[in-house]
Amino acid sequence: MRRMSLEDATALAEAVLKGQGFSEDQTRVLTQAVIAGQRDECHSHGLYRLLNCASTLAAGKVVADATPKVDDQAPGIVRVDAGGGFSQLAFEAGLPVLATKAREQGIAALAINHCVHFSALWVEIEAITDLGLVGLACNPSHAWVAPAGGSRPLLGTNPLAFGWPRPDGKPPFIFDFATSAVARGDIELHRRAGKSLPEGWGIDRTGQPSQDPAAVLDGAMLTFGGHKGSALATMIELIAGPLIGDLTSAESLAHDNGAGASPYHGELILAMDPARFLGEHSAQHMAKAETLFSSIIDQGARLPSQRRYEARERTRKEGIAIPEALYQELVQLM
Ligand code: NDP
Ligand code: PYC
Repeated sequence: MRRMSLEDATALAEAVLKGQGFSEDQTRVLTQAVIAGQRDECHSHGLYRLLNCASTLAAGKVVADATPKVDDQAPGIVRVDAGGGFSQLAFEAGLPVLATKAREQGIAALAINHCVHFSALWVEIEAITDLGLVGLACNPSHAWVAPAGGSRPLLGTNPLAFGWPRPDGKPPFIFDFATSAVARGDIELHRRAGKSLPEGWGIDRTGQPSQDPAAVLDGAMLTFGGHKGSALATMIELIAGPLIGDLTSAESLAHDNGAGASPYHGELILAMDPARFLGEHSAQHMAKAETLFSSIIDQGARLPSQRRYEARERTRKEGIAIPEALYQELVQLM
């Protein structure tokens, strides 16, 4: 493993992205995203994703200097056209309008269109909870996942993330998961490390259960929770696809046309303002959330994101570690 400080990891990411030809703004937000992933030890969405940024650009499937366009579409809807760039800059452009609308209406939606997407959604959800708002985000990806009961890839790994702000400097309650049994990035990391997969993650080309990452990448991934994950993934195809006038995972994969690039589609983000919902009773009702969280922890369970927050504390002091082979690949891209 190669150890480095967060500052050195940031410099490495910037050098790779600039070296590949991304604009200053794109480099800034992409660096923030992969460093946040690495810092919180979400390895499938950390520095490793720079390889995808480079290969997606080399394949001509992302616009390196895209500038998002914000359209204040309706009292409760802001739309941002990412212009074929990665999603992060579009989210940054849309967030202030989304927050203002959520405070005015109680609830508002940000629809991002025409974006190339690879990020872990908790990064965006944390930006929303930092503003004291409740957030929900989802998006399609590429058609890599078989619907429950089926055997061929159709749905995306379609992540769903939710965040709830907490008082007194407590970190927000956030969960963020793929609706497949695991993110595809994790299967790729198993393949790179020569490790076999746990049961239940995927099937091979013939529809048979497989623990071989290469066979599953070539076959189909499975949903989490069987028909429940399958239904959630389908909902996400709908509300972050046709509802916002953008591509489904099957259409994103067709657009890819074998290039192996990051998915190209839209993203739907909702923000809700507890103060607008609850008025003067806000604090009283929000306190019930704290009781719920304490009751979960009192049983010996943990809140989602706790592992991430602990990793964040650790890596701030000790720095991060990535496989030497990945480090060498990244250096080649600078
Ligand atoms: P995980 O299964 O690793 O984690 C899912 C969530 O469950 C996390 O919030 C995690 O918190 C929480 N969690 C895990 N174990 C426990 C536990 N024992 N008790 C309570 N909570 C727990 O995530 P996935 O592999 O499904 O997804 C990984 C990432 O991939 C996500 O960030 C997602 O956004 C991203 N992704 C992005 C896609 C895209 O299109 N852009 C597509 C698919 C995935 P903690 O982190 O603290 O463990
Ligand atoms: O890990 O499934 C995944 C993924 C898809 C797009 C970005 N990450």
